[in-house]
Amino acid sequence: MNTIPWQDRPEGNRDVMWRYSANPVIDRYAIPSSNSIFNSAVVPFEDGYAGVFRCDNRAVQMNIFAGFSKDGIHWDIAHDPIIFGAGNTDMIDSDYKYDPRVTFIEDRYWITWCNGYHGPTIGIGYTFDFKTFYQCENAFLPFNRNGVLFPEKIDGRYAMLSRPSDNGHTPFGDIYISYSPDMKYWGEHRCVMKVTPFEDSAWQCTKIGAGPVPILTDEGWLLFYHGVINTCNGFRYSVGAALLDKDRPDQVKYRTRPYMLAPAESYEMTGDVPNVVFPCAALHSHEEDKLALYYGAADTVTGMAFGRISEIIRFIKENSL
Ligand code: BMA
Repeated sequence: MNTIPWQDRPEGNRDVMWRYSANPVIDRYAIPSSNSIFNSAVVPFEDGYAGVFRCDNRAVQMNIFAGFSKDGIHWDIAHDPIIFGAGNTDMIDSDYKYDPRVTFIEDRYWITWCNGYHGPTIGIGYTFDFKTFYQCENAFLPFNRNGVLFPEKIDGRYAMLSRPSDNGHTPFGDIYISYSPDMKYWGEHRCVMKVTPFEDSAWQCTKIGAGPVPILTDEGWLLFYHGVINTCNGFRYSVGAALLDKDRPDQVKYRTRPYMLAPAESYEMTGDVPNVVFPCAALHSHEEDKLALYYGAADTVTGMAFGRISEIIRFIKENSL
């Protein structure tokens, strides 16, 4: 039985979420080829955890790598990138892969990532064991990023959040949802959440994108997302959260006006891309009322933060836009 990685809230800390005291948990040079390891995804697996990690190499080529951990904190990451075989298609072209998310649905672990196919779009693959991997059709036309699956079918169909974008550093971006009967054909695209007016909540006024796989709670789907403000010195990425309707996840019930985590520690403010906290995964236990969030810090290393699910939900409702 795996226990959620956890550390109690430090004395005197009044934030809804707090950082792991030994952050960053994954160093930029954790595998021989890496320049940086960040924006990565983890799931419970067997008696521990497995993950898919974004490791950029020293030619700064973006790719994803499998990893395993007993405790969710200390990771053994493969030295070679994941090789995909053909899944529901032979068209598995990929110029690059980055920002993976992972979730278990029914009988297998599904992976989504930003796939290079004439520019960024959403790649989909699956594995049963984190050793053999299969790649499926891209979900969308280029350009798109932050494709995040729901962990169960909704009304009998797979559901995925995404963020249509451009081929560059995208100065805009809202979150949409799409549905598929088979993980191949996606449609019924609906807008879920847009950026906020600057005067309402400035940290999320430029672009937003889904973070970890949503978590089902009594109050609906708990969705952490990143929000971006364009400052005079470039983009600054923070973390907020929303509650989406359980049966109609295009309906936002609550959404935080204040951020829940923003770049403040040195490893978040300094790195290859300064001032970025970018969440891609969360482990949770409803029984223990615990949640562990994994996030990329400054596009260089990987950090963790913790929170109580009940307190996070209360915070979202009490501080909603
Ligand atoms: C986005 C993606 C992320 C990255 C972020 C900040 O467009 O490339 O992987 O963390 O920018 O650089």
